Order: sequence, then structure tokens, then C-alpha cells
Amino acid sequence: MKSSFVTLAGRPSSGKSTLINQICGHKVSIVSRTPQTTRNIIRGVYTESRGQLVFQDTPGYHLSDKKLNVELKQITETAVDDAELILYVVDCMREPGEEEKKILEYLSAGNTRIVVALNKTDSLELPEPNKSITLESLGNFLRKNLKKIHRERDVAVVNVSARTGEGVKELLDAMFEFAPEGEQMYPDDIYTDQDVSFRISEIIREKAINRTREEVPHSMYVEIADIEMNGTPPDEQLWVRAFLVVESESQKGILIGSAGEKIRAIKAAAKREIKGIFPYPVTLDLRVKVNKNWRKKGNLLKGLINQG
Ligand SMILES: Nc1nc2c(ncn2[C@@H]2O[C@H](COP(=O)(O)OP(=O)(O)OP(=O)(O)O)[C@@H](O)[C@H]2O)c(=O)[nH]1
Ligand SMILES: [Mg+2]
Repeated sequence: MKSSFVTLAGRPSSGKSTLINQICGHKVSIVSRTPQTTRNIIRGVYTESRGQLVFQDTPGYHLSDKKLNVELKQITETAVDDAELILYVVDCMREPGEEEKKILEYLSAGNTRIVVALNKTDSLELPEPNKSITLESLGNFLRKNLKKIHRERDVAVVNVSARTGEGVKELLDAMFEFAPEGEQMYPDDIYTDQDVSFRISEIIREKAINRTREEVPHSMYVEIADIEMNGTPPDEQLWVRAFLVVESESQKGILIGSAGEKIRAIKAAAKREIKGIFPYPVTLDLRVKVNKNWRKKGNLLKGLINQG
């Protein structure tokens, strides 16, 4: 059987997490319109008759000197360096800017086989698509840059829509073609190996990101203060006490909202999703607190990005 770790790479918001979720058939990694949503290496498992692919989602590759961004770039680079197979996700609606060129430089310096997913092809059907680039010219540009080191047979380019699933079958064909023979790494029914506490914290973070704007999504992290499983099967109940942590009192005010409206909406949305994932009732106690300048605190950052 075929068996491989597949490391995703690409700019922020290119659709890496959406694609993993589409392939694995489950919500494995959180998604938002805000760039730099993913902050951890998150695994999603896809198993079928040809074999098993273990996808590793990564933070979007973003050029910035800020401490958090530097740490995120570092974990993406390490994951790419260690990769068995790379799935490089490119937003076909965006011109390849400085970041895309840096990623190409980085990817073409290694000799790992690469499958390029030209993503968001569904957007080409919008009334006013970006006319300055075509799928063909973008594909050629990427192939040309990756071919510096890679032999032609080590790069495949596939057009997909992570949102609709169009092209995902062809993408899987290309990945199974490149994947080595090996042993199955996870049982058939496992689609992710994230622990309960991390998954819950990510769901809360997604619901908060999707209800805030500008700097607030980047200024948040989630702290699970307590998590307890009470009762005995089949009457177990999960009890969670969590904090949405922000950098300032004004951000705290935004997250709480007028008369607590915003935090209640975040909590309700998070509870709905948590309920759909775990087979037991969940009680969530969610509050907001401030940790000034947390994005400059090295140990805290390392702890946050190394969970999962
Ligand atoms: N139209 C369209 N939108 C997509 C597609 N894939 C992803 N998106 C949207 O693009 C945005 C970013 O998606 P994510 O999956 O969070 O992107 P990401 O690459 O994981 O982003 P980071 O974690 O920030 O690096 C979201 O609003 C998605 O809904 C697609 O195939 N078509
Ligand atoms: Mg992501």
C-alpha cells in the first residue's frame, strides 16, 4: 500500500485548511477569511483502498519581522524540510507576489516531490474574475520556477476548488502516484490526532476570529483553564472552562460586545460545533481576559504553536 506524510505549504489564505477538510471529509483545521489563521502543525488523515495519506496543515508562509510571524514561519519551514511529499496550495485569483516567489525559492531548493494545487478555481466563474492572470499562465510560472531543481516528473499541477471539491479526485491521484510504498500509520477510522483540549480551543478561536476584524483576530489566543470528563459511560459529560485572551482592555470590550452579546454568540457557535464532534454533552464556561503584549513573550508563543 501507499503511505506518506503530505506537508501543505502556501501563502496565508490560499486555502490549505479548507483543502485538508475537504479531503478528509471532516473539519480538521479551522478556516477564516483572515490571513494567518492556522498557527500549528495540524494532522488530518485520509485512508482509502490505495493507502493512507497523513496531511500536515501549516501556518501560511508570511514575510514579517513580528515575533509571532517569525515563529510561525519557522515551524512551516521545519515541516517542509522534513516533508516526504509537499502539497503546495496557490490561490489562482492572486498575482504571485513577493511571498509566492520566496516560497518557490524555498521549495525549489529541496528535492521533495511537489503537487501544486491551483486552488479557488470556482472563483473564476465570478462575474468579474481577476483577468490579469490565467490558470495556464500561473501554472506555467510555477512549473518553470520549481523546475530549477525538480525533474519534470517530480512536479504535478492540478486545478482544484477546495470549497466545492472539484478537482480533488485528480489531486489525490497525483499524490498517490508520488507517495512511496509503506505501512498504514493510523487506524482506518481516525481522521485527526489532535487532542480534545486543542480541538476545542481551535473551535473557539475560529468562532471568535469570524466575528471580529482588523487586528483583533491576530491578537487572540485561547487558554483552556480546566477540562474535566464527569460521569461514567454512557452518561459522560465534558466540562470546559476557557478564556479568550486578548492584548488590551479595548479588545476585551469588543469581544464581550454590548451587554455580552458577542461573547454569547461566540460561545453558542462553539458549543454547536463541539456538540457535533464529540459524542457527549459539553458545558462551556467561556470568558475574556487580557494578557498585555503576549505576542512578544517567547515562551508563551512556543507553547502555543507547539500544541496540537
Ligand atoms: N472561493 C473559494 N474560496 C476558498 C477556497 N478555499 C478556501 N477558500 C476561502 O479562503 C479563505 C482562507 O481559507 P483557509 O483554508 O483558512 O486558508 P489557509 O491557507 O489555511 O490560511 P492560513 O491558515 O491563514 O494560512 C476562507 O475564506 C476560505 O473559505 C476555494 O476553493 N474557493
Ligand atoms: Mg489555515
